[in-house]
Amino acid sequence: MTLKKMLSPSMMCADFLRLGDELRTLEETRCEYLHIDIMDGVFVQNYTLGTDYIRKLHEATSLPLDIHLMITEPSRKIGWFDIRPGDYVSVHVEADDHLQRTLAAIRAAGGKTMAALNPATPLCAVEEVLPDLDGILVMTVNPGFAGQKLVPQTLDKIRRLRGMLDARGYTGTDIEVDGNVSFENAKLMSEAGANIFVAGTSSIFSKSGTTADNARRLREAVGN
Ligand code: S6P
Ligand code: MG
Repeated sequence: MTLKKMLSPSMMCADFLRLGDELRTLEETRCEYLHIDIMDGVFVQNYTLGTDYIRKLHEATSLPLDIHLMITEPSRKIGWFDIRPGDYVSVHVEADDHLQRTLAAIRAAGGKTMAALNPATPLCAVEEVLPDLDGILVMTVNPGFAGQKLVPQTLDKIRRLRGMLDARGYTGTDIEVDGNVSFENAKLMSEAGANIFVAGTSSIFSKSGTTADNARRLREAVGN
């Protein structure tokens, strides 16, 4: 199965003072998702967006959200978020002792499920929950901040993950990549088997071009 290549702009990298304009551009350039980073200052050393932001964004656009939870005890907190049908919710496997139950709760709330893996976390961490997953998020930097450099061995990790999913019949399971998805890296990630690309400061919100031009360039890089 050939999965559609999709863009998920990281909203923590958008210009907050021009958020309405940024949103319209992302809609006009037909971005498939909006990536929302939720950080709690414990699982990662930073704070970013939150529950109210998600609620407001749902009022402002019909684009589905791609909610990336970088928080401790996610199972206790799923109900805090305004999850709408079509939204992806990703939970870090390192943060959850009861991942299968949390994924079931996301589906019960109407969301699509994704497990997120830090660069040091092996692929076997998701092996037992493949039936519960719509996608897997491969972190290509250590989470917490925008503007970091690619951890290079994650390219081979994407390739091995695509191979593992296809070999087991999960040909429709998405692979998302997040962290330094630059125009150059995005091409390599796409060739390795990724199909959802979190676009931040190194691509769509790069100062080297307009958001619209950058979106077009990123689509070309991933082969869309
Ligand atoms: C970082 C977060 C990401 C960043 C994105 C930034 O921990 O999960 O979603 O916002 O990686 O993109 P870039 O191109 O600046 O690395
Ligand atoms: Mg993220």
